[in-house]
This record gives sequence, structure tokens and C-alpha cells, in this order.
Amino acid sequence: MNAPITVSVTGAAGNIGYALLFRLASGDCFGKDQPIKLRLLEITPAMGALEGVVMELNDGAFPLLHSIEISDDANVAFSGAQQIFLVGSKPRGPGMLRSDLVRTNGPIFTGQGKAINDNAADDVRVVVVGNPCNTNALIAMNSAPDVPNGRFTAMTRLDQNRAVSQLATKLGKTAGSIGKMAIWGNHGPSMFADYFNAECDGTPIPELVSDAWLKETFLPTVSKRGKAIINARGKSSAASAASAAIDHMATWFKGTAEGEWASMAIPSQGQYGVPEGLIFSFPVTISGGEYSVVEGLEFNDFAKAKLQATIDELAGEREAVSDLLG
Ligand code: NAX
Repeated sequence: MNAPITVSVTGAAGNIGYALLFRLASGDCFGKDQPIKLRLLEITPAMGALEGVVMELNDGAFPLLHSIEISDDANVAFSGAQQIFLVGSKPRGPGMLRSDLVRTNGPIFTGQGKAINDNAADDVRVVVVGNPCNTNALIAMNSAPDVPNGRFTAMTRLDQNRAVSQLATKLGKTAGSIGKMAIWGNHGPSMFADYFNAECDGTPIPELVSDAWLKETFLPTVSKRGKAIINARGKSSAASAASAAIDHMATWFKGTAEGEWASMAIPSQGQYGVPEGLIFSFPVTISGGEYSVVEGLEFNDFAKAKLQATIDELAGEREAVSDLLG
């Protein structure tokens, strides 16, 4: 058994938190030989509900769960944190524009970025789930000057998983047959699910499925999946989002297998013409806790236009919060 690691989760009494915490406690993320100490953050009015979640976690009698601390103070919740899931944020209300959401949630991430800077462990790694997650990660990163920029990431793994599932279903395969499913750019309307480079059991997807289906059915289905789930369930994706967050951090912790890619939104260093510093989803490979962008991929005109659209969307979001970027 390894020494316990400290894992912080914000928005811990929310819907995603409720699904995420039990997967973390059971060892689905960091391994069945990796004990964890949980540090959970909520806003003050939700502390009562969080106490109930803690009671349930205790009732799970998870052998890997060493301790649980709860707080409404980010400085306490991130103390010594090595793995951080920033889930908490205000949901988009009816009639609210995406630009309003950026302005509403941005300030949460200046405070939390600073608290991470001042309190987290030297080896801290952060995934932002709360939307708009790319730009929230950008804000947190800019508020944490002592933490290497590359430790701040945002989640596009749910988009990857949704795309994989659509392709597998279309081809009558299971998800494990689909590989190299890259998500580029923003976890937002402009996100590009790059089927050109994806494969099914090693065969390129464009050789197996018609371009018309890929453009007219696959891309819209993946990008509108969140809305479809709200329409069906009356609530936004929770268990699948938690599962994707587990996948994101598990892959970062354990690395990618030979030939496997993962999609993560990370600070751009200018790869593929993406402006430096934008938190942009790229396909990566990971080894020893360090990720590298997959290089040398080719884009046709359609894919180039998609890439540009998502660059433009993220550049616009960055502009909208420029006053929060220090
Ligand atoms: P809920 O509203 O159920 O839970 C959010 C929780 O965050 C609440 O308990 C709230 O009290 C808490 N919170 C609010 N401000 C906080 C703060 N400053 N510090 C700590 N906690 C705070 O939302 P839920 O369904 O759990 O979704 C959470 C976030 O994930 C939302 O922003 C949502 O848009 C985003 N999502 C991101 C996805 C992605 O792929 N990146 C997909 C799923 C989800 O839509």
C-alpha cells in the first residue's frame, strides 16, 4: 500500500460531486493500492448538505479512504492538496448567456487559484470541471504564479467519451475499439471532435463511416449531447461528467498506454498555431505525470476552419475576463 495522497474537491455537495466522491473513495481514479485523504470545499449554505454526503461516504466503509475534512474556506480545503478537482461553480441559469457565465464564475477562480498557490502541495495537479472550464482554468492559473502553468488543466474528456461512444455505437463495436479520438479547443459550442484522426481497431474512421454522417449527425450529436441529457433527465450530466473527471485525472496519474491518446485542455505553448497561454484541448500522451501534445497531425480545410473557430471562441472568452488575469 502506498502513502495516502491528498485530494481536494470543490462543489462537493453538488450533483457531479455526489457521483465523483464515491468513485474516488473506491480507488477508481488513483488505483486500488492508493489510499486518499479527501478535503472538500463548499459554499457556507451548502455545508449542511455536505455533512450528509460525508455521512454517506463514511457509511461506504471504503478501506482506501483515510480521512475526510470539509470546509467553506479554500485555504483549508487546498492545504497540502496534490490532486484537485475544481467542480464547484454557479450553473448557467435560464436565459443566461455564455458570456454572463464567464463573468459570474470567473471571480470564484481568482480566489481559488490564489488559495492553491498559497496552500497546495508542490506536486499539485488541477482539473477544472466547472464551466466555462477552459477559461476558469486560465483564471486560476493566472492567480497562481508560483505553480507551474502546466499543472492547470480543464476537462474535455466528457466530449471525448461522448464521441467515442457515438462512433462505437455506429460501428457496432464497444468503446474500447475506438482510439485516437482527439477533442480540440473549448469545452463549448465550438469544440471540435476530430474524427479524421480517430480509429476503430486501427482503421481510420473516415474509411468506415460516410463523411455525410460524420458531419451531419456525429458532430452535432456530440456537441449537443449535454442539452439532450438535460431534456431527457431534467438535470445536467452528472455521473458521466464525474466519470470523465476520473478518467482525466487517472490518465494524468498513471499515463497513457502505447498508442493511446487522451484529450485534455492545457495551456497552449503555440502548438498548431494556437495562441500561447490559451487553455486549449489537444490530444496528448502522458508519461511520469507529464503530458506532451501529439505532434505532426494534418488538417484539411474543414478541420482547419473548425480549429480556427474554437481558437476564436476561446480568445473571445479570454478577452471577456482580461481584468481577472492580473
Ligand atoms: P451543481 O449546481 O449540482 O453543484 C455545484 C456545486 O458547487 C453546488 O453544491 C454549489 O454550492 C457549489 N459551489 C458554487 N460555488 C462554489 C464555490 N465558490 N466554491 C465551492 N463550491 C461552490 O452543479 P453540477 O451538476 O455538479 O455541475 C458543476 C459544474 O460542472 C457546472 O459548472 C457545470 O456547468 C459543469 N459541467 C462541466 C462539464 C464538462 O465537461 N467540463 C460537464 C458537466 C457539467 O455541466
